[in-house]
Amino acid sequence: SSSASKLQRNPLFSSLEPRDVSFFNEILGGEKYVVQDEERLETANTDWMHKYKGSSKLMLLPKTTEEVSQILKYCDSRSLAVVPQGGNTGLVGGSVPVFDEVIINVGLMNKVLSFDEVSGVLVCEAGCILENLATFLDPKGFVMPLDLGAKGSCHIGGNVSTNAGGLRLIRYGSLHGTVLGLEAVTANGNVLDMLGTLRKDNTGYDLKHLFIGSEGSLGIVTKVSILTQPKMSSVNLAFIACKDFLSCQKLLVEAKRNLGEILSAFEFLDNNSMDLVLNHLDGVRNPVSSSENFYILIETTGSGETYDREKLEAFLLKSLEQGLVSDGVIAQDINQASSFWRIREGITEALQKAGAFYKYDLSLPVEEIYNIVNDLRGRLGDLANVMGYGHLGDGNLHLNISASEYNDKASLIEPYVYEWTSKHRGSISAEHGLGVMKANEIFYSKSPETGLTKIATNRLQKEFVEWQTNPPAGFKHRVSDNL
Ligand code: FAD
Ligand code: 2HG
Ligand code: ZN
Repeated sequence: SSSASKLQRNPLFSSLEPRDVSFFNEILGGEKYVVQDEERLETANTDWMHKYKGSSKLMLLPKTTEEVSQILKYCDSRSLAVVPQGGNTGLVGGSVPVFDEVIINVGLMNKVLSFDEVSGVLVCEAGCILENLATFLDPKGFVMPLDLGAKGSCHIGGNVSTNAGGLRLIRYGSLHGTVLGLEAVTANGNVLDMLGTLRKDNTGYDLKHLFIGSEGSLGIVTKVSILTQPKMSSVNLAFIACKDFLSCQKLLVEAKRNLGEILSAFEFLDNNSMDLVLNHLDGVRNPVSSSENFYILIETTGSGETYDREKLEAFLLKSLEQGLVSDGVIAQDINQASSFWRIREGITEALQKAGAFYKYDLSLPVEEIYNIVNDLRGRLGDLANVMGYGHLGDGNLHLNISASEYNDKASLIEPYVYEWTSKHRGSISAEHGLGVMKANEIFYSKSPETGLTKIATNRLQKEFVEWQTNPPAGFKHRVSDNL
């Protein structure tokens, strides 16, 4: 990709040799865990979007923290670059090698280690697939505090490393709140035991937070302790049409005020996104009778079966009367609810099918969110289809620009999108991370004084070394020396 081609392979890194492979075979217990098969490497080298591609010759599949530690210690001593990989669902090119880094995938570390039915604290290995954790919790009457369209493939370790947001953040907050502890292995093989299970622990610095959202740049997450939530008996979902963005914004304010204690999702998509899904995904239809400019999904989750539903119905009715909403339906059963979610969650897949796309994930003040979509439409005219959707309740816009093929449109989009975002004090990554796509753009969202503009990609060793030799003021003594 164009971003990757701007990067230079660090000449300080050595290249893989047969003796390295022999060593890994020895410590990991055979070829099953030391993957050199071309087809499997092709998959592991290619990202979900088929936009980023590395040329790694080796993928390692450790089974224990000790093995992760041995791998990293060895790679450190041999100056072999590595890239941690989870479910490889990342959308910024962070999960695949840029060059020939050794891929370390903890997918075989997929055991639940403990679950406390009183506190709801789940401790598991980092390679557990998010959906499998949800399935494990369901009969016990608990849910994961996060949910995203990639749940069938993404790992909890990947979720932590990207600080994934998703559809429930409005209700349960970010992983900085729900992750109670971590175990991680740093580039030199040190195992950091930060695997607390306590809700409250104010004994000095809370180091685990550095790992949440660090995209593998500081180490490999091997275990996660996370606070799960009681499963509620009553979940309702409304699919709503709004004529303009101001109405969506007002509806959000009203929903927080009137449904606050049961509100569990507030998502939006525009008409262009709806059309894309209708055109590219099978069996999808618009739940409301006529097409509108905007659609909102409001989900409530609570314990009062009749009460919650009546509350949502009354809210919808009032919003219709006030003219905030032009149409709306409440799902009658689980199947209908999943068909509503399919529209919102299917946009990413539909984009993939539609051809070329440019993907941005912005945090902006809600009042500003749709202005950038309109500005870009003006800028691009008929050249491309600009779509806005996302987690409106959290101020997170997924801005996607779809075109029939990749060509010189990019120059009309970047740096415009980043400058626009920076000017409005937004973030150029609300939840997907920087990856390789935005590694060199971090300065749009972080000021130089913090020294944090260096920690940008997941080239574990490279960034680790850069951070150590050029640490943020004050950090050197406190943190990086200890790491
Ligand atoms: P990967 O993609 O494998 O890796 C992501 C990054 O984390 C890489 O930098 C990698 O090096 C690092 N990493 C992975 N595992 C580890 C580990 N154990 N230790 C250290 N570093 C590691 N994201 C959201 O935030 N919200 C959404 O709603 C959302 N929806 C999505 C929907 C679809 C259909 C798709 C395809 C993606 C979506 N994503 C979303 C993006 C992606 O799923 C998340 O970023 C997810 O958290 C990545 O997890 P993963 O296991 O696939 O990690
Ligand atoms: C979502 O919320 C994901 O659907 C993916 O974060 C967003 O594809 C995207 O841009
Ligand atoms: Zn999202």
